[in-house]
Amino acid sequence: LTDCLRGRLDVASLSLTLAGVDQHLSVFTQAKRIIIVACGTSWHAGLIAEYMIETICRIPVEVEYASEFRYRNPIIHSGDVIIAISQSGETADTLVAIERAKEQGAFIFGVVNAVGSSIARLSHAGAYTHAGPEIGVASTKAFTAQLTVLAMMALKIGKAKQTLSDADYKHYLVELSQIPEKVQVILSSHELIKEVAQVYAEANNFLFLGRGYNFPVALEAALKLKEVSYIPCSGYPSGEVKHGPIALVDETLPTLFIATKDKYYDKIVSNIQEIKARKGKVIAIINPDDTAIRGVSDHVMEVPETDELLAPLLTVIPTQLMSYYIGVLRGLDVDKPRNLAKSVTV
Ligand code: F1P
Repeated sequence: LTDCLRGRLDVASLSLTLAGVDQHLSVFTQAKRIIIVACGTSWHAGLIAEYMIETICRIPVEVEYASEFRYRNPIIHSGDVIIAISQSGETADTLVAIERAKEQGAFIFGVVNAVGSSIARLSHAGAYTHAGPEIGVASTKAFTAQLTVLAMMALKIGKAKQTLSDADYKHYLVELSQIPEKVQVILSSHELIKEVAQVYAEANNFLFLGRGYNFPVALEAALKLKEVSYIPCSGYPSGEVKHGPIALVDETLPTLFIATKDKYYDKIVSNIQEIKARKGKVIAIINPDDTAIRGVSDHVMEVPETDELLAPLLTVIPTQLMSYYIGVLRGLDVDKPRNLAKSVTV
């Protein structure tokens, strides 16, 4: 997890990894359905990819936990495309899930970090995420690299299907090329994030909320804090909070909103007001020019603006850093959380 503090994204080398998409472009453009299978952090990257692919390529996407998919006898049609996402490339649940789907005629595309790993070998084609070795057990930079590769895949497929205009394609590439600089801006604000962590390091519970592309980031943020601090955490779409989780809110509960400017902004403002009305503590991840959410939150962490589709690449980083600092403040070894293994091969 200490990799969080280092540079993490090399867009130029990632574009080289997409040869497998180019070679099989017609498989993707003709796909009636894409099923994404993965576990843990990789599954969260898959949820974001679902939003990206459905928005840009207009192909229906389902996202499944490999640990369920492998046991539940799913219906697979030949011509289905399975995207298997895995940092280690050795996760047994993901491996068995794609073995089953392959037997039934699906085309398997691996998005994997470890070159030559079992999932890479079993796939018909794939894209490596080239994030380098993860030093800590909890995935951090692998998530960023997965999102980047998945975004570039969606852009390529959308362009080929003409569901994405050339102008929008170029726009997204320009936005993507600016991400590494913006990541550095966030990393350089780590002292401010540490101050927020100091306020909440003794929390007994934590809620993470986001809408749209930032909803899976809320899930990932909850998983990361849980993994490295052992604080019970939950993540939900902001709109779900009134359907149950709001019962948890009192003056001791911190709720972190991922609230960068997008089409849901006004809704998020009213979700924050609902939490404040119940005396909950609010931390918000916002864009620098935000005033409305800054005004109603107890603490804010800033990320530079980008397109909503790419926002997770930025919004996840303060959550990773906050988890890191909270884990360290609680005296834990954040690189080796108890009970977790880097690759779950059983
Ligand atoms: C999946 C995963 C990781 C998590 C932990 C256990 O791994 O759930 O996301 O951080 O290490 O395994 P992978 O298939 O992406 O290697």
